[in-house]
Amino acid sequence: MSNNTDDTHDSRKTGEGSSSLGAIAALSRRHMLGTSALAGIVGAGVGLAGGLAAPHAEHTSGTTGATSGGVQKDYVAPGQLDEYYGIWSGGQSGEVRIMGLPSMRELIRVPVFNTDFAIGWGITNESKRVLGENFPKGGDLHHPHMSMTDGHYDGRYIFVNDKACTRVARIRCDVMRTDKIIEIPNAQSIHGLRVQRAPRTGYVFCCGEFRVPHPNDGRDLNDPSKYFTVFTAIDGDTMKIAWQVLVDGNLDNTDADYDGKYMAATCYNSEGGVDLAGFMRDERDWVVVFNIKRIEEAVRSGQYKTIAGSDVPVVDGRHGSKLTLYVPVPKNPHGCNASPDGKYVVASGKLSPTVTVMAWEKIDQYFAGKLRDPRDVVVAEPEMGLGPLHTAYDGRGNAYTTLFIDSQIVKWNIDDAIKAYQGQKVNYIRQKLDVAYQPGHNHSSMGETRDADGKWLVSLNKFSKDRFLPVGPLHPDNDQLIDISGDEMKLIADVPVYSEPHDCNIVHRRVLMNKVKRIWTRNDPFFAEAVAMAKKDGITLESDSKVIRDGRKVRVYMTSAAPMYGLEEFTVKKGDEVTVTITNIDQIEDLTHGFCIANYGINMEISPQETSSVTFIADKPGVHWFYCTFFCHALHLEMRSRMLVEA
Ligand code: K7E
Ligand code: CUA
Ligand code: CA
Repeated sequence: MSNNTDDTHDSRKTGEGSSSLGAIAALSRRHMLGTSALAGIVGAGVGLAGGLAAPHAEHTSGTTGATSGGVQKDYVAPGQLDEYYGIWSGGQSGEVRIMGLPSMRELIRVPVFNTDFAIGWGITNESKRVLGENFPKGGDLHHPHMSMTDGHYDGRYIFVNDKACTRVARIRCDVMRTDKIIEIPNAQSIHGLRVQRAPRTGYVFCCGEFRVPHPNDGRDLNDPSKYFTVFTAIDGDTMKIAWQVLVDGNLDNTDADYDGKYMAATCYNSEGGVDLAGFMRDERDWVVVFNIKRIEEAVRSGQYKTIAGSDVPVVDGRHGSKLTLYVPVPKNPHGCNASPDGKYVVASGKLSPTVTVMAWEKIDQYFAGKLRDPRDVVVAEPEMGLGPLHTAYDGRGNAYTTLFIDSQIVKWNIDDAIKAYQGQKVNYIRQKLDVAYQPGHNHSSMGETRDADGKWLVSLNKFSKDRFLPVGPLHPDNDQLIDISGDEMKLIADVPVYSEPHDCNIVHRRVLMNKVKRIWTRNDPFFAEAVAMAKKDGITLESDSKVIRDGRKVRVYMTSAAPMYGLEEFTVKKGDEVTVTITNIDQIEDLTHGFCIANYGINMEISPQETSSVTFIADKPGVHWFYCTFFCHALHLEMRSRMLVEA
């Protein structure tokens, strides 16, 4: 194999010699980082800090020159629309952000696992129904993925994981609102999440990352041999769990093939370790491939168990099972990315400078009994540089892998990497581009679909260091926009983002623009329960403004139309349980009203034709003005009425 790692380290890597990065550099000449490198890797954090503290003027020159011709522009003139939607993970903020590309402007936020006072997410009855009773304070959202049909984005849903509280959520694309959140049983911490590409989504697959005992009730605390985790298939239409697969090791990231037959998932803890040394003990971990048809057959024929009170069928996919294939790959692999030609899936080595390319066709042959050694499904294992994490594609046969430790994106050619693996003397590396700094995921425009168009790549960098005005010890991440339309990658823009986007989808506007509603449809299922309650109370939401007393429960119905609420006042008694249901009868696009009760911690959004409701105890007597929070009219400030709470 050609040794391309020699050019991954040069004097440009400031601070290298004076830190443990120097030790890492020396190790890059090896095929993988052995156990002896443990100290070096563990020290890498320290090394990075040392290295990054040095000036980085070099990063703004070199291969990223903006003077060459044919560079795409990120500038979108006033009044013009972006060509792409960016569906951005919000990380530990628990939300999704919708961006425009190439401008990289944030267009809107979609609260999911977080609470959001702006629109009343976590406050309104409609959002609480989605979040559930006693919903956790937030979530850690890594992986947003749009539903697909035949390998194309179909603009129906966006599915997301919650690593913090072991959940999966669904966002409706037509209103950009979260409409379902479910907890995943028999697992702790959902990390990787992907959708079935074909024939459609279909299944949403997700990875349980942490191994724990089951039941996890204080038994077997210190007996890791009893720990396990599962791979989960959710029905994306009903958001019910279809089945789970018990696995050896743990599960990190995952991806689907383009034929609806297989899922692949990386495992970095094949060792079953419970500490850093344990996670890194072995030179190889594995990628586990799930045979969906066989799993479905096993479930249908009753070859499953249920675990600890949940009724989800769990099939046994551990070593020796006919349902799975364990492919040994070096070392603590992380990203798992299928190529848009439908042929390959790539696992990025993380602690190995390599990525492992597996062919779905060979996986077919393995399950058909035509291949014996699981490693026979590997068709290439090119060397990238240090810390390969994730891989994206341009639809022209090239792949783009992030190098966390080297702070680079490597563009490489898949066919040439396969030739090199077969012993031919070819250089599969096309270019290495410095990014600033420490990239995790990258993502290309339409790159996880058959429509990969090779125009844009975003590098989602964990560190921004010196790239923006200082804003305190917590730095923004830096999501860099890169033009990949030509032979060379060109860095176009630095975009600061709040902590912490892990991944994104870049979706051409043709997929979504005409599916997104400009105003709500009356009787949308999102507020169906408010409509049903009004019906029971004999209320016509579009015209009535009325107070209904039902014991200690008070239901207040009113319309909103700029610049007035349907009620100028309403009266309740201290201790009443009050439900306020507001219907925005304005039909004009963008004419959103708000409803905020002074000193009650309540605010909610009511967009045109929407009905929103909130329930609270009127525990503070007195006059409480409620007012509109969205600037809707010249008399917006005057859009306020009184809630009178009798002592
Ligand atoms: Cu690499 Cu959670 Cu996709 Cu972060 S994961 S980078
Ligand atoms: Cu209604 Cu402001
Ligand atoms: Ca490992």
